[in-house]
Amino acid sequence: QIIKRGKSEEEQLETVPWFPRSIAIWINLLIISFHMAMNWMLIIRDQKIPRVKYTDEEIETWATVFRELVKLYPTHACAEYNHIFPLMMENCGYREDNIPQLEDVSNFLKDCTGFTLRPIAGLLSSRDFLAGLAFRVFHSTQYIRHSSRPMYTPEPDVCHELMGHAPLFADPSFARFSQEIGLASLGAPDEYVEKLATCYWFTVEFGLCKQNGQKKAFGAGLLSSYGELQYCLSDKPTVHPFDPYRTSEQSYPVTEYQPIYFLAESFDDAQKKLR
Ligand code: HBI
Ligand code: FE
Repeated sequence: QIIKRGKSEEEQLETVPWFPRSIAIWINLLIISFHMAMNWMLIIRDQKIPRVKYTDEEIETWATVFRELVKLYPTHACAEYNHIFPLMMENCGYREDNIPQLEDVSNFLKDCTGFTLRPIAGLLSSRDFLAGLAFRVFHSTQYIRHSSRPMYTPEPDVCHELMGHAPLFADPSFARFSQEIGLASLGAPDEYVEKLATCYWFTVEFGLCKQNGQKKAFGAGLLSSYGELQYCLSDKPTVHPFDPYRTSEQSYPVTEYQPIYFLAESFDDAQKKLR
């Protein structure tokens, strides 16, 4: 700009009559957009989930879990899971010989439903954990169980998160249901958070759903456990219909197979009932 003191704005602009005002405005907008894009890029860059280089021993543990579970999915997992799982093999590096990176999985989920992963070092309180779901954020561990017991883990690990949880967050209906639990927890008193955590347990972790008159598994604790995935669809456990009033009161063991499961009609129906 050429600024001449003591002249009005119009007179100043007249000093460069060959330069149309509209072009000046467009150039300004371009410069501002460029700055905003650069700032945004810096923010995004800083928020990438660190990539982990897993050891051969860790990859071997993942391989054992992966190999066994994929055998059961076609017959035991719900249709939504079986639809999404091959897409994750194509897009996020789900393979027997590769532990997918949280960053890649998170980006894939973000494109599907807006869900993202956030790395976490261990268990969170129910309140914090559920609050994440309200914002379509799933807190996920990044470490893997010990190689001495590949088919068992007392706490969530990357096998549980990525084989059990992650695929269904790409399903719009399941994503809505999960967010619904999260939203209900915001600002709720402790005893309600406890009830919501129990509903979470019997759905997102250990839920069964009805599909074409058959029971299928959608809970992550089932989809990541070779033993319990077979057990839950056998005639050994008791199965009740999912009903938040009753389900939220049900006590449960945490270190053995569930004696009781709850059966949802669909994710949409479960969301409606929960609401
Ligand atoms: N924390 N990191 C982590 N991962 C979980 O799966 C998890 C949690 N805290 C609580 C929880 N799950 C649920 O069992 C409910 O209490 C919400
Ligand atoms: Fe879990």
